[in-house]
Amino acid sequence: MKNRATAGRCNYGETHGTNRSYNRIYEEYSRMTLKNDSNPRTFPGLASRGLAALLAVVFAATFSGCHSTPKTQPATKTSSTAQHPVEPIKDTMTPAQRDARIAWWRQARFGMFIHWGLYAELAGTWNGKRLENHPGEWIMNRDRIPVADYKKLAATFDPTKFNADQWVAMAKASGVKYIVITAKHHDGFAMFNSAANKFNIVDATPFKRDPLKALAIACHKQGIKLGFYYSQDQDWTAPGGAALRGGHWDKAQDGSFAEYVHTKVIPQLKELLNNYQGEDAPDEIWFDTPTKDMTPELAGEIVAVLNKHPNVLWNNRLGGGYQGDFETPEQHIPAQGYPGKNWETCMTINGTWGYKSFDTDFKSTETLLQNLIDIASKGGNYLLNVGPDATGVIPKPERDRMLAIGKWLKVNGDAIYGTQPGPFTDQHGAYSTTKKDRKGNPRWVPVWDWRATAKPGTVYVSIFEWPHATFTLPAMQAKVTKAYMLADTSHKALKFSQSASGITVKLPGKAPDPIASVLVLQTGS
Ligand code: FHN
Repeated sequence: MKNRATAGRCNYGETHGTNRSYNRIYEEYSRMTLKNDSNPRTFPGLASRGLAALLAVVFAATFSGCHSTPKTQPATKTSSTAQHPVEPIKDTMTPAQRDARIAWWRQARFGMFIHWGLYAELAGTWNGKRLENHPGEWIMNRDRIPVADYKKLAATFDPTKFNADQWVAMAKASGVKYIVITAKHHDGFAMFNSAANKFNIVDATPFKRDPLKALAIACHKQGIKLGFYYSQDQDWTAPGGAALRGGHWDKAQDGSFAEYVHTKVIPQLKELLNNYQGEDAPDEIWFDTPTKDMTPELAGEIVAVLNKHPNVLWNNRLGGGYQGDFETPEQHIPAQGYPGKNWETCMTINGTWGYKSFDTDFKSTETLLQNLIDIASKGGNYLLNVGPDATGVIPKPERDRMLAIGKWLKVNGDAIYGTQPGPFTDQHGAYSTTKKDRKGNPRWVPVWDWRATAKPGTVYVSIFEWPHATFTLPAMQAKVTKAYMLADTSHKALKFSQSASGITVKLPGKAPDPIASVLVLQTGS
């Protein structure tokens, strides 16, 4: 039995070090929509190492802020209790219409997140000091950079090596079916042409081009769906925009949140939703970090705008009690998925979303690929992040890992795309009878031997630990009619036996793939 705590980084709640406290922030958002989530999603390993208390202190310190009472707090309202002044379009649809609307996303299973903005220019260093323990895109907030100083970065932002066709070709070769890029992150800088606010890449930089337009064209050409991330709540350069982790630090940030929503958020969302229609974009809007400032009424005004684009999906982070189309666990994989829900784990390849020149702590291809397979086996999507630098280049270690996943998917994609969880319930692990998590609940102990996905008439078993002889699976109801390795293009039948206690397959002596070899079981039904 493989223990990934020793084989690589475990991503069941135990996330990359630099993002631990950010994960705690995200948990606050998760509670808005996932009231009954009993999955042990936080730091099981750390608790056992006696660090839970320390993290609690770090969390309390970062949340309470060192300068003033935070202006904003994470929202706590749940969707079931929230008033919905404007009904999302999907709630007016029949189940069949709703399924059709999100079908492409459910089929996709693998997407590429891109965090790219002015912060890439700082690459994690401000005034000669490295930003440790925080992701690069948070540098303005963590270093309390004055608004005027931060805005000056635009004057030298000139990503001359940006090539949308190359980015999308790389994404495609990596096997991703959709891209989500930061149109505006918490720093308030628009990476698109915006008439609504001049702090944007076309008006404020020597680059003068709209990379989102170029990406929309390239995605359209290459058959990749495109989503825009938009920080609707936090905005550290617009008066009135929210600032988590200590509130505002510059008078230039003071103002009315409602006015900010009316003068910047809604006009820019309209731009994002309308200006790329020729390229059939966007396919989704990815909101982030809602606070209690986003009242049901303000969120409702945003929903009214979204409703004019009924096919555009949006996630569960708008705020105001809105549930959105899909859940967004961050930096971890829920132990048993969220059965019956659409969900997507977003995750960094190293420890940062936005580029940091000195973060070289990249997860292994093995970990990333097994994460993808694990997520698919639980019915979710994997949105894996890359952070291009200020010249417009996606760092090579990130490209290499993405492409390695793509190489595997080229052979084994049938086991991922368009699949549902497999028929076996006990493949992912079990709750410990002796160990507790930090809340005192039984700790989830994952097992990394194999994962199963399924399509009608076929079960795919991705084997991580090659048994070198016979391989035994638990019992399943459907009758297996043929077994073969997906990597074997001749589909040569493997010997197997099936009984009430399980299925035993005689595997080839050598694993077709060093990370995950897919056994296909065809079934009568
Ligand atoms: O604060 C952001 C963070 O910078 C990053 O964008 C992630 C991606 O999901 N979302 C927020 C934290 O939850």
